[in-house]
Amino acid sequence: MENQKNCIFCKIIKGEIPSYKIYEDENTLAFLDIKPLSKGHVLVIPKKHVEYLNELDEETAKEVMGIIPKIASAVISQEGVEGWNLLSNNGKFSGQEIFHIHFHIIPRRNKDGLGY
Ligand code: DGP
Repeated sequence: MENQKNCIFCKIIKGEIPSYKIYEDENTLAFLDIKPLSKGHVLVIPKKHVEYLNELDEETAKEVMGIIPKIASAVISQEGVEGWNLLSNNGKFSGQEIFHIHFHIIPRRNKDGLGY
């Protein structure tokens, strides 16, 4: 796997920074967000270090995006929610803080006040 030295998510992949993992395979990792917007907020990432979704190769995109329905189903069932958001920030003006592609799975509850 391609890793970048100072990338927090690459360090999580390598186990150098602890995380609460909920899914892992050869190319993809999913773990709980350290600053959850709601309980059960999960991040899904390719293990390959690529900064932006628009720079991701098709094969890796298929792998990481293909697993999202399964992970979202697990989150729905674990959290007992009826709604969720899928979000990917790309670029500094989008609110992206970690420059390693990731998908937020954000469980939504009635009147949770998140506003999207
Ligand atoms: P974004 O703004 O889209 O780049 O979101 C980055 C997310 O990454 C943010 O919701 C917080 C999360 N995050 C940052 N550092 C860590 C960490 O060390 N561990 C975990 N689990 N999540 C992190």
